[in-house]
Amino acid sequence: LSIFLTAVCVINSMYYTFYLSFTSVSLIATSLQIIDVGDALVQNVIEFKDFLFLWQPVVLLIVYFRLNKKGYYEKPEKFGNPKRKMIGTLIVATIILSIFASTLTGLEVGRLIKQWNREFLVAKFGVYFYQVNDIVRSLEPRINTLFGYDNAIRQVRTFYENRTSEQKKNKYTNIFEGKNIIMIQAESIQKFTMELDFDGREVTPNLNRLAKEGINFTNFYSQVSVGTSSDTEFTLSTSLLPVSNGTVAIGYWDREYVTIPKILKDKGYFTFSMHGNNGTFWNRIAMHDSFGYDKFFHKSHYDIDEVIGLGLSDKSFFRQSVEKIKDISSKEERYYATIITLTNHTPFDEVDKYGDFPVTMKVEIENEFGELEEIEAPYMEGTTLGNYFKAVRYADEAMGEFIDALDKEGLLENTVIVIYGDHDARLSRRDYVRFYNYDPYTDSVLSSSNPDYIPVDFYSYELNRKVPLVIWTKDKQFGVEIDTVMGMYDMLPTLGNMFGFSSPYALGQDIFSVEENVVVFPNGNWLTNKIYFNSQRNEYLALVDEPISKSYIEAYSLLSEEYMQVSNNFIIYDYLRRKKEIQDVREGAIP
Ligand code: GP9
Ligand code: MN
Repeated sequence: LSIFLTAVCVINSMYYTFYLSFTSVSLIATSLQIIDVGDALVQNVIEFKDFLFLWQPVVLLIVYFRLNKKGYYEKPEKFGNPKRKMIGTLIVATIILSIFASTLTGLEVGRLIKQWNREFLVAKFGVYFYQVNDIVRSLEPRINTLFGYDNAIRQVRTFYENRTSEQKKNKYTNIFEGKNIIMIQAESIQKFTMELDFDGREVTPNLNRLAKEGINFTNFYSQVSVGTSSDTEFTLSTSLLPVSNGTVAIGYWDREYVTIPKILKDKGYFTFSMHGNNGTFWNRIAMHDSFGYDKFFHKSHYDIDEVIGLGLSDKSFFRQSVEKIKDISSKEERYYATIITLTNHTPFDEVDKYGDFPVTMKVEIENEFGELEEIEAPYMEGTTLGNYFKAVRYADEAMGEFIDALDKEGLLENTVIVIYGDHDARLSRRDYVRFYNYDPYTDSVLSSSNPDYIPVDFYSYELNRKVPLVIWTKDKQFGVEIDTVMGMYDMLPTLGNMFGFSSPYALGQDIFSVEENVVVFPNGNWLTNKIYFNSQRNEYLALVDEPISKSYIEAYSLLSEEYMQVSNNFIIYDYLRRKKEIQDVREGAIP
């Protein structure tokens, strides 16, 4: 029992480092995915703190041997009546538990039932209680879909009935109607890399050029949970949030959703996706089919002639994809492509394959003759973050080559390119300390007591997780920057406005029409242009210099909760299919 409970602690401790959340039994199926990213786990996740929990079996053994020595196990009665001791323990435990239960507020009990505010639950109830609760919550909709079913469906229906679905027109409405769409899902690229250069060498020169010419969304966040890449694929396609227990890709891919590929298929588009990894990763073969893609090109459709990290290198992948797109373009009237890159994936350690990109810093120092001399300080060389910049640079180069190749083949004439990061690079906070606090003159990191020291706190880390989003066409120079906060779930309504489609179930907004937007994260935190609200700790960071009222916070907190509930119920209870079944019964299609 001790080994089992210690394992629960160690696994959760490691899991927290990676996801800032806690494990769930609903992830057992999902965890098979981790086998493929095993290296990344060992290198980035296992920390000293994870082993601290080993004190439990060690102490147990010491106690055992000491008691054994005293003859405890031969004559336990000598040490007091065992029965009375057990009853005494039970009574004390019950009293403590009752006192604890009586102090719980309605909000806390509510969180226990919903289970998404995991950090709060573990802090308040402890990891064992959390884990048992998780088992109950994960099994609930599966063992008995009737359990809570009526309420769930009613809640979703009422939410959508009360929503005004009328789309506002703006200057972007229908501007791209009928054009081809190439979506480039750029693995793990964070927005701040676009603003970065090393001695004048930009990390993402290609992306920067496209951003300058196109529409550059500078405050765009992915809303992933533990399903990372696959969560983005889901949220982008449906404008719903990832499910709070488990992943849609593994557990709920077969539910019915209104998705971008399905809508576009109805509008005469050929829809396809491409990825250089195994098709089974994140259950994509099944999931992309269920989302309505006509075809999914994966590892088996490519010649694996160059491998970096998890699979086919981005450069080779793009080269081969151009041929496939050319073929499709000659046969189909219009198409929607989702192209998922791979090379820029943690642990970013195949540095020699990324190409030459020094992440150094040049400074002038005075030599012994009193002359100024330029030196190149190593700065981020040899660090995980430094390697990440090299990988991003490679990914950017690959994208640049891809755009050029499409152009050469004449495939850009009637096509809109959308580039977005799928999620952040999942680097730890401490990886940034050197980046922000490097002293090139001494080749060392400033101490935290130095007045120039820049701390990497929770909020700066969270806000820095934003990812690029650029919409670009060859023929039109937009040169527009949009800094309204935007989430992955705003993609469907925003693209929908530009291409002339919509979904009645979208939770997000058309970013060109919205007055104030809110990005709800799957852990319950939310962000507007005014504040980042940390619902785990019930506190916030103000992003503007103006007073924030209590009612402002309450309103958005309520809305966030509603979004998460609607989304979860929609997914778990297969809302759309049920709705159709009920309609069919009413119309007599089903007796
Ligand atoms: C795997 C790739 C990575 O095929 O999409 O997935 P991630 O680990 O980022 O979720
Ligand atoms: Mn990813």
